[in-house]
Amino acid sequence: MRTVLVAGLAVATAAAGIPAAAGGAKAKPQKKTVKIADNYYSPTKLTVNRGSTITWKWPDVTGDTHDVLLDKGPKGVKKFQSETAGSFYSYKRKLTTPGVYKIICTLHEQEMKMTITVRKK
Ligand SMILES: [Cu+2]
Repeated sequence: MRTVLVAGLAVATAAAGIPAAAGGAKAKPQKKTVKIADNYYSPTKLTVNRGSTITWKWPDVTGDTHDVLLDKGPKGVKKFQSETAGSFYSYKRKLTTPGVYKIICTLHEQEMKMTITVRKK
């Protein structure tokens, strides 16, 4: 995979892990879904462009209950927490501040966690 430069705009391929657009071009916000399962988030690591929207999606089958809590975020970001749910539920947040977001399920905080990194651009 390579980054193609078109008229000063870096057009990145869809592959993950490619650095944000260079030269002042703004990377487009993305939409990502995180699956909630017993007892883990999938994926557990996510890197997105600034302003991306993350949707956590609970399963459509009855299982254990889980939630989504921002345990530690970038400076100035207010903590957020979803409802506690077992199934047929989703929770969405737009992440506009660059940095590292540590997410935990308060019911399974030892094992159920994930990290989201929001790029500067
Ligand atoms: Cu949980």
